[in-house]
Amino acid sequence: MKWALPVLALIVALAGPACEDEGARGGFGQQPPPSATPSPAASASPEAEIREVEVAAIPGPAYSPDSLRVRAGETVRILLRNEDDQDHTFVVDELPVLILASAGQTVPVEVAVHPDRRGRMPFYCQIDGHRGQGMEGTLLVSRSG
Ligand SMILES: [Cu+2]
Repeated sequence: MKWALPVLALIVALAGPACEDEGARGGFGQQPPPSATPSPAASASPEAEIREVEVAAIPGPAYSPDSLRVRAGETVRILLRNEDDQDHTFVVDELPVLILASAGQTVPVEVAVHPDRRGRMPFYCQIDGHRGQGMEGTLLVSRSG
């Protein structure tokens, strides 16, 4: 009968705390529910919002504006809005990113800017001759945060 004692102890252990718990919760109706405040998951997190940066390709050809700002470490959505009557691209070799927008199109591309990237990076159109005609600009990558 060596097993009798452990089994008995187990039954007591299960039954004892349960009874005390019930007694302690006697007045639970007076307390506000702990979930009254909105949980963090319910509100939009900043990470979910991707910042948009728009640049237009305009007759000339050229970019408007010809400088854009992004932060190191952020993911940004670059929108190339082609307001010209011919195809244009938006290229940044260092990111890297290449966007092609046909005449009249707006093309969004999400780019993750590497946290170590800083400084000035040229952007340009790689379609024949456009860069030489002035279709270029500067991407300014600032310190994160
Ligand atoms: Cu172009």
